[in-house]
Amino acid sequence: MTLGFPDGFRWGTATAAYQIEGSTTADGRGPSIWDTFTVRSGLATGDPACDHYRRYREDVRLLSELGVPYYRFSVAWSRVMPDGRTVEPRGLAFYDRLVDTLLEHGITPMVTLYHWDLPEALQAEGGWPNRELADNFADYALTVHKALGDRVRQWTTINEPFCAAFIGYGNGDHAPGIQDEGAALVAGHNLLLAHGKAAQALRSDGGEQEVSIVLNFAPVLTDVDDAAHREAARKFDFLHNRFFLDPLLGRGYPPELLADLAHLGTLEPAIADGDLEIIAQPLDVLGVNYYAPARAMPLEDPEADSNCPLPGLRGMDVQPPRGELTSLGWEQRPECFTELLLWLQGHCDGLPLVIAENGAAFEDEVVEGRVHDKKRVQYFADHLAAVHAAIERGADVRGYMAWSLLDNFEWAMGYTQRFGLVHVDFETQERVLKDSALFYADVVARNGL
Ligand code: IFM
Repeated sequence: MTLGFPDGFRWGTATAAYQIEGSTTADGRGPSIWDTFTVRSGLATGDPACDHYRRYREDVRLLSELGVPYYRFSVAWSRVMPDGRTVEPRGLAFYDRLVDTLLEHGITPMVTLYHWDLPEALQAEGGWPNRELADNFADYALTVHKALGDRVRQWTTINEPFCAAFIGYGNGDHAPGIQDEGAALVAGHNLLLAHGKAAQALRSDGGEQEVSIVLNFAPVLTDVDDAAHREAARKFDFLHNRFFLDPLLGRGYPPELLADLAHLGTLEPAIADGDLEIIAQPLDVLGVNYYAPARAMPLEDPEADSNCPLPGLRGMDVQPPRGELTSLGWEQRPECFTELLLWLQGHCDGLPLVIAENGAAFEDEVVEGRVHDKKRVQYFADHLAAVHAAIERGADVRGYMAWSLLDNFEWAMGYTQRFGLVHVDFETQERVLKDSALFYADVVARNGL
């Protein structure tokens, strides 16, 4: 049986600058918060990652061999503006060459302007809790658009503001490694403001672009159906899934969410007159990242230590995942993906959706030049079937970007987690197509499963 996808469905793969480029000091690039955070914390760094800055032609050739027609990549702000403000033409020229090379191979480029790698110079001015960064970001967006807007139609402002704000400034597991829950909420608001101003800047520059933002969602499950668990799930859901979404849709922050966070005393004072109008710029599509659900539960002692990583949510915890897990310990629940897409379809009043990331890390081995990554093939098959089921039931999903083209730098986990369709030997930089790459190429060629 073939599960066919709609005509014109956009099939792609996705990457992010800091995770693949390497060459972190080449051609005048300035340091980003990930350069400084990894060194300060004694973690693996983004150098050389996949050495993509120097090997991009080879990587585009791989894409073209796979026949995958869309490629989502991010631009490193600190390459284009090493101090966050002043243009470095050599950095911009790299993305110019990349776009031309993609187009020469018939691959449509999709640009993400911010995938977590803030110029360190702007962190020195306070980072995302400083609302002035929203204007810096809009200037940067306009600069990149002026350089690439004649060839790039699909623009994403920010990838996963949830992680940039709450993991970067809340629990501090990500750069810049700050643990300040109140500041994390303000960072989240300022990232939304930056999105809104950047969307205005992109549209002010003419041309016909599709503007989006990419959010990561975690459907919330509970093991027990009682009032306390339902309340824990509601709180988790509002902070994880609606903090960013509802203001983007023009509804402001949900009152329940503001009440849940009121004790921190930072979010409401950070919302200036007019901010919510700027944030609610029309979206052409919403980028959806889905990997796994979360399991919420109440804590009997609201002051007890919790594994819940979200700022401001005392009195609740997350339970260990169940069933089949990926190597990152993430639960595999394709059915939650279908439900999520159907929920989004209703909640966003029919806004078209594009899956901007979906994929899984497993331990892979190269054997006689092949990688038989059966588990990843199964993960993709199950999750693509889940997307198909959502489309059948009325969700307007326009595309799917597999995460990721290459094994790469998985943030605080360094090089221990492999998400690629293509295996990368980080010593030799040799690329080997995994079975999942061949599987995905076949799905793309058939426009179906
Ligand atoms: O690698 C990340 C990516 O940068 C953002 N979304 C989740 C992926 C897997 O953790």
